[in-house]
Amino acid sequence: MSKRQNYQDWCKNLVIPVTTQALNSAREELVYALNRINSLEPVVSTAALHSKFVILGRYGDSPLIDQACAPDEIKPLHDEGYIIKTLSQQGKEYIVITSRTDRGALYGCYHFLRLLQTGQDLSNLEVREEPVNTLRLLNHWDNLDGSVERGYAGDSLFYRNYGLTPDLTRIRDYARLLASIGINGIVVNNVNVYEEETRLISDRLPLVKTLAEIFRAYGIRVFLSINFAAPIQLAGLATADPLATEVKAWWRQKAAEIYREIPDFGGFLVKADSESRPGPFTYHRTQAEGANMLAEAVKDFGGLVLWRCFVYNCQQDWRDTSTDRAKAAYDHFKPLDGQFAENVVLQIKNGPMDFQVREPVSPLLGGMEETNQLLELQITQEYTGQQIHLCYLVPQWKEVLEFDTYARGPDSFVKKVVDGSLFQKKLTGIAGVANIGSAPNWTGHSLAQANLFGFGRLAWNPHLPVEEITEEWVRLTFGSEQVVVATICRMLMSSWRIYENYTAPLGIGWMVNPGHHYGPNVDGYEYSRWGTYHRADHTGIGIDRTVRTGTGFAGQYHPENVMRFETPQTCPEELLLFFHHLPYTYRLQNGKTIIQHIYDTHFDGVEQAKGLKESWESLRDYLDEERFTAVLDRLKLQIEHAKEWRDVINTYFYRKTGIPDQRGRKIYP
Ligand code: GCV
Repeated sequence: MSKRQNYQDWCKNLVIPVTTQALNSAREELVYALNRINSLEPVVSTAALHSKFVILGRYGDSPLIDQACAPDEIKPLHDEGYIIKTLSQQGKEYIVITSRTDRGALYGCYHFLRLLQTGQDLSNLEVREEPVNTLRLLNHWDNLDGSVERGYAGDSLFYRNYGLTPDLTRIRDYARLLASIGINGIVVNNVNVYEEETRLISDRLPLVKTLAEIFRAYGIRVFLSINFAAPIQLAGLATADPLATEVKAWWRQKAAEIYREIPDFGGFLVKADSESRPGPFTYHRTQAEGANMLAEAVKDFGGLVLWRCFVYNCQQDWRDTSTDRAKAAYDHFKPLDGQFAENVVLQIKNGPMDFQVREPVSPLLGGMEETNQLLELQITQEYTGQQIHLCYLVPQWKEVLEFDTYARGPDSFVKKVVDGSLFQKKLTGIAGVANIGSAPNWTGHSLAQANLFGFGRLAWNPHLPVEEITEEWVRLTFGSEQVVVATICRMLMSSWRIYENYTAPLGIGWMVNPGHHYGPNVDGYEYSRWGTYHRADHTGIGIDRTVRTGTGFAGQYHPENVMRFETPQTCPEELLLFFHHLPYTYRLQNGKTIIQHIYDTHFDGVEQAKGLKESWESLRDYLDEERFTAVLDRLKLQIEHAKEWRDVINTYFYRKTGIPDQRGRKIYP
C-alpha cells in the first residue's frame, strides 16, 4: 500500500465527539491539511463511522478516548501537553489525539500533521509531549501606523493607518502558524510605546479585543506593551509615580476595564527607564516598585507583568571608560532579587549588550535566584543581516541555553533557568522579537522562516538538539528529498559562523552603520553616546572587562565563569575582545595573531558566502521557481554586502596597524 493510501485509510474518518473553540480550530487544521496538503478527504463525525479512524478530543470527551489512556497517565499531563496513540481494540483500529484541555489537543493535532508531512508510519504511535517552558511568547515591535521597528519583512501584519489591516485572514493564518510551533502568548505592539500606541489601553482597546479573539481560537493570549507614563498622557494625572495613590487606582481601574473586554488578557510588557522611555526612576522609585504596582493591578485577573531588564545609560560620554553598558542590567536588577511580586517576570536579553552576532550570556540569567525570568531572544535579524543575509540563529540560541551559569554548581544551564527547574519557579520561559511582516512569505527571506520555527520549537523544549529542529523544518518546508534536506541543513547550520566571519571579530560587536544598523562602519558607534565601543588604536583592540584591571563586568558571573573570562588564555576565543583589550600581535590558540585572524576570517567569510550560493544553486532542479529565485537573489546580495564588510574591516585594521596580510591578499590601502 502506498503511503498516501495508508494515510487515507487512517484518516478517512475523523471523529471529534465534542466541539470547543480550540477543538474547532483543530478540526479545521486537520481537514485543511489532510485535504490540501495530503490530498486526503476525511469525513468528520461525532461518532466513529468506520472500524479505522482518527479521534480527537479531550480526555473525558468520549469512552474511546478514555479507554486509550489510563487516568494516571493523563492526570499528571501538563495542561498544554498531549498524547497520540495508535490502538487496536474491540475490532477497531484508531489513532487517539488527546489532552486534558482543548489547547493541548490542538497542539497534538499539529504534531500529528508533522508526522504525516514527514512521512512517518502511523501504525504504532506512542507520543507523549509536554511543553518544557510555561511562557512561550512573541514580541512584536509593531506600530499603529503600520511600521515595524527592526522589521525586515514588509509592514506590520496587524496595523495600517492606526487601525487593523483589512486582511484579518492573514492574522488568523499567523495565529495558526504560531500555534503550530507552540507559541502561547503574543505582545502585539512595540515596547517603545509612543503617543498613539498608548491609546491601545483606552479608546483603541477594540483593536486589541479583535486581535485577542483571533488568537484565542489558537490558545494564544494577547499582551500589550504599555507606556509607564500613561496615567499622565491618558488621564492628565500630574504624576506616574508608582507609589502615588491616584496612580495605583488609575492602573487598577484600567486593568479592570481591559479584562472586562478581554477576560484572558495576558498582561503588560514594560520597557521602562530605557532609551528615553519613562519609568519609575523619574520618581526615584526602583524598578521593583514600578513593576509591582502594575502587577497588583492585574493580579486578580490572572495577569502578568513582563518587565524588561534592558536598562542602561544611553547618554554615555565615549571618553568615560569606567562606565560599562554591559554591567548595567545586572547592576540595576541584581540588588532587587526577591523584591518582585509573584506575577512579575523579568525579561532579560540573551546578552548584556544588544543582540550582537556574538555576546556572552547575560549574567542576570543565573544571577536572580528569587525572581521569575524570561529569556529574550531576537528573531528579527537586526544585527545579523536583516533577513537579506542568511543567518540561522537557532545554533546561537542553543549555545545560550546550554551555557552553564554555575548558579547551583555545575550543570546550572540557562535552559534550566528558563524552564524554571533551577530556581523552582513556575512563571519562566522564552520571549522572541518577531521577524514577521506583511511579506507574502512572512519573513522576507524564505529561509528566515527557519528562525521562527526553531524559536518556537526551542521555546517549547529547550533541550531539543538543533540538528533535529533544523532537519524537521527543512523536511516540512521543502520535502524529504535527501539531497535537498542535507544541503539546506548544511547551509543553515553554517550560516551564523559565516556571518560572524565577515562582520565584527572576536565578540567585539557593533561596527555597523548607526541608526539602521546595516552594513559596516567600524567607528559608527565609537564616538557616540550608546556605550558601544571597540577602543581600537594602533596597537590593540577590545574592552578590558576584567575585575583585575578593567570595568569589572566579568565579576558579575559565578566564580567558575569569572575565572574563565578573566584571563585571555581561558576566555573563549570567540569572546576574546569582549573581555580583553589585546595587542593585534597577540597569538590565538592556533598560533595566529589577532590581526591575521581578522584578515583570514574576513577573506574566508566572503568565500563561504559564495559557497552558500553555490549550494543553493545545486538545488535548482528540486525547488519551485519562485522560492529558488527569491532566495538566490538574496544570496547574491549577501555576497556583495559581505565583500563590503570584508574590505571595510580589513582596510580599517590595515590602516590602523600597518601590518600586512601574511598571505598577501588584496587589502585596499
Ligand atoms: C525596540 C535596540 C534596538 C531598538 C529596540 C531596543 C529594545 O536598541 O535597536 O530598536 O527598541 O533595542 O530592545 O528596546
